[in-house]
This record gives sequence, C-alpha cells and structure tokens, in this order.
Amino acid sequence: MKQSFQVQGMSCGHCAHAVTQAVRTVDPQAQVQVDLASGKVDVESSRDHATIAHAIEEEGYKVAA
Ligand SMILES: [Cu+2]
Repeated sequence: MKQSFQVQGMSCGHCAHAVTQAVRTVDPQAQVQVDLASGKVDVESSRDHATIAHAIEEEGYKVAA
C-alpha cells in the first residue's frame, strides 16, 4: 500500500539515501520516494505505517505524527 511520511531533519542526498535504506531494512521490496524540499517521503510497502516510521526514527530522523 502507498503511505506518506512527513520526515524532519533531512537536508541532503545522504539523508534521503539513509532514510531509503532504513525503510528497506524492514521491507527490502519497498519503493521509496523522498522529496527533500518538503520532507515528504512516499513509500509503497506491505509493512504497516508504524513499522516504517519506527525504522526511519531509528535512523535518527523525526517522523511527524
Ligand atoms: Cu544529509
């Protein structure tokens, strides 16, 4: 399913890559699209929203509720 996350603290391509990799630790098949300007992360994944948000936060980025 397609899900959106508002992620704070991403400032460059490295951050976008780190968040993408974090999502893929819980779902290697996930499709991840990061928009650095808005902090919006679109994820196409079978995992639930809370699991993905947790993985992103483990990587050190804040996910807005
Ligand atoms: Cu960065």
